Amino acid sequence: MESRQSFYITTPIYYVNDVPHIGHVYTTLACDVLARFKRLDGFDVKFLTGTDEHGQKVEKAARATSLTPRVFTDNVSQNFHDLMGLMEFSNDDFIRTTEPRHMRSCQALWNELVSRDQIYLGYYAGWYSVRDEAFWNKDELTDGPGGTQLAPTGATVEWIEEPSYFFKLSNWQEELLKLYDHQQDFIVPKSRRNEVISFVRMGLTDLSVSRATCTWGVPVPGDTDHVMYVWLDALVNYITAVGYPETKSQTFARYWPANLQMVGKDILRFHTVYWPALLMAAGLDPPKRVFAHGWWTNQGQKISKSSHNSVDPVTLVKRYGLDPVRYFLLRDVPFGNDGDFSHHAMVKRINGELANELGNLAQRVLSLIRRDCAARVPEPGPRMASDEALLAEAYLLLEQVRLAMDKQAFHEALKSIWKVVRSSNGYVDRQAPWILRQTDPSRMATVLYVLAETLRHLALMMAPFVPRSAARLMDQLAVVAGARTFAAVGPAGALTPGTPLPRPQGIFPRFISS
Ligand code: ME8
Repeated sequence: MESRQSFYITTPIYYVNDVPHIGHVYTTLACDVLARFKRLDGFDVKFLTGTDEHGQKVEKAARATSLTPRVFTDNVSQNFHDLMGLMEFSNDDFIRTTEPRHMRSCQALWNELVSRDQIYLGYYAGWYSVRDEAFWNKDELTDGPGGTQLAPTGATVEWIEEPSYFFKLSNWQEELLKLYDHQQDFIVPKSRRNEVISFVRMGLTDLSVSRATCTWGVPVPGDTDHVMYVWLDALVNYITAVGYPETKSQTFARYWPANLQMVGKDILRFHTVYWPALLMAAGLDPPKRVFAHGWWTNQGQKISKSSHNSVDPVTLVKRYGLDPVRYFLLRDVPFGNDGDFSHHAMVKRINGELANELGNLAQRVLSLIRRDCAARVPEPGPRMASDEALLAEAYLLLEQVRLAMDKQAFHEALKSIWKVVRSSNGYVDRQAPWILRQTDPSRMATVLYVLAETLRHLALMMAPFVPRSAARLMDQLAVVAGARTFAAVGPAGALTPGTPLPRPQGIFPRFISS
């Protein structure tokens, strides 16, 4: 019997109509960092991502090539899958909505909703945007060029009329408002919560959940004229991956409801209105939290496939290196806000913070240890107040980072870590171990030991953000594999004096533009 607490975290599943861009990387990165943090903190983590492969948008993209939707989705899904490797994402599962396990799960949920009288056959006449795969009300539209009508997202809409199954969403208004009230952190950040509450208070209409004019989807059980609306199909992925419809299984009981569903603010309504209503209607619990983060923009415009302003993650990683990109994306913009992408800002963070502050600190300390302590963890003598102060900062860091991570404030977590980086640099300058070498070698050993211990904590705290560099730093401090978790924070995992250390190597090189 697993005694660790579980933590289930999900990303949206991405449309396979085109290659992935930096926006997709951003959401998955945020989840990866949280998943890694929770694992190091002793949780039993399940981290899910994947691809959303049905619907008109994907069908249309496939048609534009000479490939069948099946072959087309296999190819594009593979791009997303490959990206997981490039970014070193630590997902435990990668779901594709074209998999049999998912088709089965969708149909089971549909049958459950039918048996609970939550679905009826009607007729849909209204506006639909293929790009958003969303239905829009007339009052949400604006005039576009050439007499077109535009959704708030800027996508053109078309008028559709067809028989459709409807989900009785209108019955769930009160329950949803109760949910937002009882689970105050169900929607984070607060501004998004307020937005959703106002939307639901205005009243809900029933939701069209099948399409009769699209064939690329999960067939509606018992009615071959319809496939399920792609958003219903997509949302169900989160429960498919934990074994739905086997709700009595150990896996389902262990991981559902999800602890955190991370999304971009563009898909807030689907995740905080339709999704919890569908779950409650099927007798299932809603997730514990949905966090809707902001957008990366390029010169003020949302980065997206359709805007042709993509920032390609593969090119970025080639140019700057993986860990610097991971660090920059979560450091530069307070998580939740929008941020404008800039190479200038990226270089400034890499050179100013990673290379000059953390990289330099590690290089200085490790080189001094190599030269002046025979390349072994130094033997510390009695500690002075300044030593205790720095160590206390390092030991307390986990508590601060944990608080920040529990509210998905990555930038705050990194700021706390950086406070200790700066304190350490100040400490080295004040203690001047290169002078102590002549005047007081035993004091020098204590200073370098305190610095090595602080670096160990910095490496542990940075591990979720920059796993490869943090591992290299721990290698250089000869931290054994079993001590690379948060259980080793504090004196319990202290470095053993006398342990031989390998030759120091730079961890964060400066970026020099060619
Ligand atoms: O909406 N900045 O898929 P999608 C930040 N299949 N994040 C961004 C971004 C940007 N400029 N652009 C995209 C779908 N994202 C559905 C989801 S879930 C059951 C179904 C990220 O390929 C962000 O997480 O359009 C956004 O919500 C998601 O990609 C949309 O990806």
